[in-house]
Amino acid sequence: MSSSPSPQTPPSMESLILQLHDISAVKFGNFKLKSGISSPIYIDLRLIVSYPTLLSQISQTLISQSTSPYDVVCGVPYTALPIATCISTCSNIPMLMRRKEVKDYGTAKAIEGVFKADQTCLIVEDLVTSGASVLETAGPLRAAGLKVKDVVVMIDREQGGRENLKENGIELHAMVKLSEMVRILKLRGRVSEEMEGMVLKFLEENKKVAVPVEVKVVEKKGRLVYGERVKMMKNEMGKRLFGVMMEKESNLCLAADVATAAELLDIADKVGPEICLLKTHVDILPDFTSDFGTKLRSLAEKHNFLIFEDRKFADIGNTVTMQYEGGVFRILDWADIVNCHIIPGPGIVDGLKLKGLPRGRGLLLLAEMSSAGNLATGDYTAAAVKIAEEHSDFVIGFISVNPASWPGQLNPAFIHATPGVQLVKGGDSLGQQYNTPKSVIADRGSDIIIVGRGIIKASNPAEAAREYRVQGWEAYKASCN
Ligand code: S5P
Repeated sequence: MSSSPSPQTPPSMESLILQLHDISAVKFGNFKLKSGISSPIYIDLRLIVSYPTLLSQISQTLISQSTSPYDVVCGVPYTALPIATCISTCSNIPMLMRRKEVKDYGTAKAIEGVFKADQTCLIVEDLVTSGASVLETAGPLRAAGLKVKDVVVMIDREQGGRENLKENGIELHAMVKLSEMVRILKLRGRVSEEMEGMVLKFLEENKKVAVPVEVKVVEKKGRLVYGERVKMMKNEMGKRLFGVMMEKESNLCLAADVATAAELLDIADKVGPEICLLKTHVDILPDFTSDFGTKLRSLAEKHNFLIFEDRKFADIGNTVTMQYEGGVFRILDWADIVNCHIIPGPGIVDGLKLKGLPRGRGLLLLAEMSSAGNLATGDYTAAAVKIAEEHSDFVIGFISVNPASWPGQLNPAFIHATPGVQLVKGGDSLGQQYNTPKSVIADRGSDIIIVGRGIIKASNPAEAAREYRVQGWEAYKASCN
């Protein structure tokens, strides 16, 4: 490497670019990019960790960009982590780390480090193409209450990142644009005029790289309203559920875990006006008869709610087709929505879809659970998200507990329904854990509160349901502002 200025003096841009070329962090030729397209230029900034002086010079140049004031810095994993560390130590500003592989989303350990909600975090990145990686880091930071306004980046590939980030409230400050970098390398005789022309043509032809919908950031305090999200939902039953929620101004699901079918029908009639969804465990009803479904459906029509049988299917695809359609309960005939564990793999969704989709039904995947010590965390939750994306014609969303803490951005098409809700935080003697409607909807980013004993054990279940509905809906409205 050429002799460099002292680490305290920011070197010239030209010198940094020539050094990046010297170490082959910038290469010219014909390269296949991750997206599948062929590019005449390839940039690999991971190499800079082997050149500490250059790393430190780049970090100083990034700090000198004029951004809004910030309290903490966070690098986009992994290439930008050493750059963020240098920025932090040089400027004595604390750093945070976003975990890429979160161990347990429920405990919100997506972010490592000490911070206070409402502090401002500067994001540090090495290279921006569409801006998707920056958004993947901004999401969990914002979910944790931090403000994210600016990102500093070494190289802007000028392929739509600036615009995509702006749409999400983040300003891009680039050390250098790719076209400028190539122009400097040509002026210094490092690349031919022909190669410069090829790179500029490539940039012109690939100006706009879209950000996948699942990584678009919705600001924590301004999430999308149901009226927008219903347009993104593919499944008809999911659309209906959004519709009922909006018509009735209710995001309350009653978990009707009562002792008999007769009691269930009675409470459904009383609480019906307040709820968007009624959840059953049909196998706990000793007086179940084959007309139960018809009776419940007529109450659902009367009060405009949907029926969710909380069957928690968990077997292989072939077996669940029979459990869904047959047996004594014939769930497929009367339940609008069912749910399943994903422990058997995606075949369980294929099996349920085979029967449910032609009947216009929808499915919720258990991505997290409310009970203490449950194993539906981390990679398991991430696997549920992947399966949902692959079956978004049938899957309408998730049983989840803290979706705001999931890494990456939530796909707004999916509905989150959360059990373990009471008016005060607490638990029962068998591991159930309760949060309040406000914390579930506004802080944890869920859509529907599932309430059982909080309503059915109340002296006046209809009144209690009204209270839950109002609290849940107020929290939803507040989180949209
Ligand atoms: O993780 C879960 C998933 C579900 S669907 N935890 C839960 O508690 N549930 C269900 O929600 C549970 O089977 C019950 O029907 C309801 C919670 O009832 P509550 O009386 O504790 O409010």
